[in-house]
Amino acid sequence: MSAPEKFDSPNAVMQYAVELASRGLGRVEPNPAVGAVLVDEHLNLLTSGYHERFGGPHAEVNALTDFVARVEDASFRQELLANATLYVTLEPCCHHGKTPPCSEAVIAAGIRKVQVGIRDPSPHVAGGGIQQLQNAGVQVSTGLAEEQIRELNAPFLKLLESGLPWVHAKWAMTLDGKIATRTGVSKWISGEASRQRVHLLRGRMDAIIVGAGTARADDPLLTVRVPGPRTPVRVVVDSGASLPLDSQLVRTVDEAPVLLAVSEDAPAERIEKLRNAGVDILVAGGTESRVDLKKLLAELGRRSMTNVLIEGGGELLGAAFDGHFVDETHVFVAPKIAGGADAVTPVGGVGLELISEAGQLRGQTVELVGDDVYIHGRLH
Ligand code: AOF
Ligand code: ZN
Repeated sequence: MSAPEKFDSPNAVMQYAVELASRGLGRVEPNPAVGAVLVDEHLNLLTSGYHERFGGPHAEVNALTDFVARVEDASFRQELLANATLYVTLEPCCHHGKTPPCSEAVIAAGIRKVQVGIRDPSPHVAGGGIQQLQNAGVQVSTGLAEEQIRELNAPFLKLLESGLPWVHAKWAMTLDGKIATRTGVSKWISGEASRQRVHLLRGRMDAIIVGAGTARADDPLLTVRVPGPRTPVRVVVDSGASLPLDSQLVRTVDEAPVLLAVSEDAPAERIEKLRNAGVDILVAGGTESRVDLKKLLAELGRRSMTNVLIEGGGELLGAAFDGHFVDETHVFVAPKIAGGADAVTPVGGVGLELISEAGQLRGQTVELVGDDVYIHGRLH
């Protein structure tokens, strides 16, 4: 979308701020994606900005910096600012973090009206930004495009509210719902274009998680071959610490970190060897010598991971769905039929008793990627 010069309605201004905010996704986490648009009283665009990367200037500050650069005449600039309204998707911050408070920057700029999309629930803000603006006599209204803003920042909001990362699940299956043939062969079910897509997805993630069976059977690299904004940690759920020392994952620990989630019963000498090879070990024990997925996710959340991707196999995805941990799914369906009553399906685990218990995908999109059908949607 190229920058519009004028907007039809206040809602259209906020929609544009949301669009700008979305450009920061993948780069700003664990911060929220935020957009800011400054308009005059006729809704003409004066300037705009968004939070571009973690640690960098916030949306409001980027918008104001751009405005100062473009309107050199200071008195004209002050006049424009005094009659302008700042639309910002998130309540301006009021704390000194990696950057100074936006509330102070807005007040100092002489802006008199602010339209806020949603409140910032972060404990260091939580209404304080709006309060500061109001104390300085700035007129603040809230609540435009709230649903889109919450949708855009669902992973940020989830991490803040629950301490758990937003969990994406991805699999590629045949038309008859198999992720491998009866002999376990899975290369390749989806086509080249779909696999490229997966790399784009991986490049936005903080972690990629697979089960030990998949790690052994596929010997995957789990690195990002299409350079993205992030380098995800490669996580293996491996209760017995069975990951071979000569696996591709272990051999490439210098390219991207490898975290092994093990149970309390994992043999100490295996753990020691893997640790010496550079693998990070997390003991996240559950019942029956299994890894407790919730404990693992909580630890990833504690490390400020906002988006994680579970790539299989069927057992791990089954546990993830059984535990209701999955928030978003990415499914590639290839026009091939593998057959075989015992060939593995994507989601194992205990499963449901009734179809009526199944969560339905929201905001579902269906796209043809090469010869495959890519179905994407959210569960929460
Ligand atoms: C805003 N505008 O564009 C963003 C905000 O460490 P810092 O200084 O980057 O602050 C991060 C916090 O600021 C983050 O947790 C969230 O509460 C808020 N994000 N606030 O006014 C922005 N990205
Ligand atoms: Zn700020």
